Amino acid sequence: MKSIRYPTKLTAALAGAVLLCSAASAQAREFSVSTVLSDAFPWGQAAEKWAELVEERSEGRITLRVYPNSQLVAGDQTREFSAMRQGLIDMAIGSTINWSPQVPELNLFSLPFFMPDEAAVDAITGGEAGEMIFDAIESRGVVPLAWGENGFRQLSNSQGPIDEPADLEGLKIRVVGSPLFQDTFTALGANPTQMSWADAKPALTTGAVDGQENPLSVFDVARIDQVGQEHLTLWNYMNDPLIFAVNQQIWGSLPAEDQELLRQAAIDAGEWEIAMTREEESGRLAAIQERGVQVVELTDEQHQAFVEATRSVYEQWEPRIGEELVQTAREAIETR
Ligand code: X2X
Repeated sequence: MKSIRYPTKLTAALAGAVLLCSAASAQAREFSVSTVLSDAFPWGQAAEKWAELVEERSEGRITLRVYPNSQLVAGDQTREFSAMRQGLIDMAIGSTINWSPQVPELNLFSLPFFMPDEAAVDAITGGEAGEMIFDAIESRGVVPLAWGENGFRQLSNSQGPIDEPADLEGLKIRVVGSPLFQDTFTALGANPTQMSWADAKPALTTGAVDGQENPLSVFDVARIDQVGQEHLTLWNYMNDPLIFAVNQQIWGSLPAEDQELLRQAAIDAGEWEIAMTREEESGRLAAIQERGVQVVELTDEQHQAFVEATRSVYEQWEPRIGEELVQTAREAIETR
């Protein structure tokens, strides 16, 4: 009896262990998350935070593996949205700029001087306009979950201080995203050149371009001052929110409680990243100035000259973005 019972127990225990393992592995899933910037930047830190929260809350069942530097699209960040839609990428935290070629509504955030401050950004993303934008993303085959923030974008260049549109005359400026940027910088008399982030720093280093525009966090962490960008104009001409999103098929394959877990973790990671990005802003500016970068702050009058010079962009782009969305966003800003 004894000799029979012992192996039976052992077999049962082994079978149980095998069952447990296979049940766990059937449920355990790993997903790729694409970002343009690594965790040296707030953007990449948002992705790490999302992964960490998901790991913790799913007790290790769901793993988000972050692939920074647009490596899943061979450096071409404007292909990230399409790659996610096609399922080559499971998830992403992407910039509205980079996804705007596929989702024209996202050009809303790039309208020059449309959002005067952070409260204006929040009024859009947190209200009806934000919902309209999420619907627009969803209708193109990707499920949006939450907002983050790359930040207000400032203008730098190697040639001299810029405090009026005439100072931009003929300057070669690196831009990314949709043709809206070509139109904005052309309206200002500059010579815009579209290129990816991967190509931007080398182009600044060799002087192939004279200037670029990016939030202070990117200027600071990427040490853009070291590639000859000695002049920085704080003009807050647009803000670049980030969006946490998932491929539609992947989303549909998840049980409701995992969808909820992923969405809530994205919301929490996004809120955390937005707060951090904004808090760090003044320290970053101080650090940039300490390195000898000449910073120009515009007077109201100077600001107005840029607003007027870029008015034509609205005529061209409001219809493409959608009059109703632009109007809804405008009302949100006015009543913020
Ligand atoms: O390429 C840029 O300028 C960056 C990193 O800010 C974006 O991806 C929009």
